[in-house]
Amino acid sequence: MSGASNDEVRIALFGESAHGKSHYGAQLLSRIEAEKCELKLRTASVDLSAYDDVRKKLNSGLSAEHTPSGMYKDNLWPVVDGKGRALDLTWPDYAGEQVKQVIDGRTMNQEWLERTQGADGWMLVVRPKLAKLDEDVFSKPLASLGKSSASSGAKPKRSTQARLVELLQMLVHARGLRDRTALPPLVLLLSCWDELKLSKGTAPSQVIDSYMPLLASYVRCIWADRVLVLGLSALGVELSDKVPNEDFVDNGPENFGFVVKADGEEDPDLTIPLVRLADMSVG
Ligand SMILES: Nc1nc2c(ncn2[C@@H]2O[C@H](COP(=O)(O)OP(=O)(O)OP(=O)(O)O)[C@@H](O)[C@H]2O)c(=O)[nH]1
Ligand SMILES: [Mg+2]
Repeated sequence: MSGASNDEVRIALFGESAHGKSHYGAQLLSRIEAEKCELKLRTASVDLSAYDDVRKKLNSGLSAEHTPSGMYKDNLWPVVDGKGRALDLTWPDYAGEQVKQVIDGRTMNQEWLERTQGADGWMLVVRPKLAKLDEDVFSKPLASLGKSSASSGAKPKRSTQARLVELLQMLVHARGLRDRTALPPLVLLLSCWDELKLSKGTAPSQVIDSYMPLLASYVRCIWADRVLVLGLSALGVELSDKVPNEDFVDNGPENFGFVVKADGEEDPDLTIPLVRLADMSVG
């Protein structure tokens, strides 16, 4: 780990728009508050107002809105894990357009550079369903892609996985500008797992291999045993933004959602990705 004292874990969270960052943040906070997870708050005087808007919607059984563009906020959660280790988590929320700008513009402003360089662990949220629709050289022969873009006059689009590999390459480069030693550990979270309708026991590594093989081989090659691929269903079900889900209201949002561990087992503890990332970064 670089720089920070042993109980401070700054997480740099990356994910494009609509990949599920805010619903996960809101559900994480509800879990921590309800003490239905490994991480527990160390003090009562914590600002829990982050995700108020998302949590209000979820309490009414509705899906929340997209984060306003331009917004960036770091939330500070002082917690203790199951081994009694005190961790100060810094967990951000922001609009995914900011990551899109980094990828499309191939540049990082000073704030993003500092976050990338100063983080103890990186977390990348990817929604496989959005990636699966892409067509690129990994899913179609080059000749047929060339023909379709030539006939429509459009530039060939980069697939989601190609964009993500470019993003990771930029992050690795940014980190190397300051610190040439080990990269921070990486947790790759495959979000909205429930919408994939997979059979129980499917492992996250199988999903990334079939949906995003380029991304899978890149992260394994660069991070080796310092990358962990997990599945995430922050909500457990699909919610509408208009018709409330009464079951969700009656049982409470904190009782929905799960993480899919590396072996394919589901676990309702949504803090697992943070605990594992902290394990890998503080040892
Ligand atoms: N089915 C299902 N849908 C989900 C889940 N988590 C989030 N969603 C939906 O995915 C959409 C995007 O989620 P957000 O959390 O707003 O995504 P975001 O990454 O914060 O997007 P920006 O704020 O635009 O950066 C919303 O319509 C959510 O209802 C889940 O676990 N399951
Ligand atoms: Mg958001």
